[in-house]
Amino acid sequence: NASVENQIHFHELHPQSKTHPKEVLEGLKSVRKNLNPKFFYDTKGSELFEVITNLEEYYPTRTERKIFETYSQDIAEVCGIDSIIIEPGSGSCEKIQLLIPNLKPKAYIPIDIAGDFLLDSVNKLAENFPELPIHAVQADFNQLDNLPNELPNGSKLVFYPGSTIGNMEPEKALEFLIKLSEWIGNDGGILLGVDLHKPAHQLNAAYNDQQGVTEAFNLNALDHLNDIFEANFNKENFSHKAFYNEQLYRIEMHLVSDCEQCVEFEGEKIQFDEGESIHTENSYKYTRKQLSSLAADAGLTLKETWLDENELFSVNLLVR
Ligand code: AVJ
Repeated sequence: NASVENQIHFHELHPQSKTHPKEVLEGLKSVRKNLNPKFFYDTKGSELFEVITNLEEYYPTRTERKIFETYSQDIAEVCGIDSIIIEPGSGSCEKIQLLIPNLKPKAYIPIDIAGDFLLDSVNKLAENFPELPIHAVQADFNQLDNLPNELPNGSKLVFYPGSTIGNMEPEKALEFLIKLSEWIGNDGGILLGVDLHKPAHQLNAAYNDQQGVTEAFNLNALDHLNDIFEANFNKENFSHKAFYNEQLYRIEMHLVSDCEQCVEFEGEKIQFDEGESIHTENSYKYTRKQLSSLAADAGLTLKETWLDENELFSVNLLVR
């Protein structure tokens, strides 16, 4: 299809990089065992996350969507139209479609590590918005320091929804915002979706759903490790644990060993005591005050915040 070819440009900035077993081993051998949450997302895990986003208890996705739908005109007025939208970790490219009709971007630049999925997603996007120039970038945005050179010029708006920033330690989140600030320059902005601090019982429910989907999502990381490495984790011997750590303002997810056991990983023996856990995820929540001070530390100003009526979730515009 010739028109689609003219509309979609594909930039491959990094060759598919495999995770080195050492990276995982380091976490598994440390005193407090831990695993990077990126190991949740094989095909099965991505499907399970999709199911999570539709659970009654898991409010963030639906609440953020409602904010986009309710305030899309206002968001466009404050962010300004005609910008170049950059989305790190764009996934299905679905959320931005709620804003495109009002934001009227000059171009859209999705960045995602999964190249095939990225191409499928932009093809669907192009069907819905045949006039929109798209520069799809296959890259791990965490390792991406600079954007591709041959992009259209114009003011840049970084779109980072879903409270993905919550997975970063606050110091990492700060570094990340500083990098984005360099990308956007003086006339750009960052539209950031951030989950808010709230009573523990509401957060605990969102990460301990009745149907056990979050439990399956957490445990699936072990199957994923068995698939890509030489490992023999048995999911039957681990339990899901998730709780809100009110001192540190974060949901912690763990996989707790149900018994004393030894697991083999790439020729090494990993010893577990009964009740010992692998820390698999942090999901930081912010108060509005904490968020504006994080922005300030990055040299940014929190220009506007859009909230749902229950103030569960926030969409924020950060500018220099
Ligand atoms: C994709 C990181 C935003 O922290 O809520 C959902 C991941 N983990 N349920 C989140 C997740 C357990 C999610 N983020």
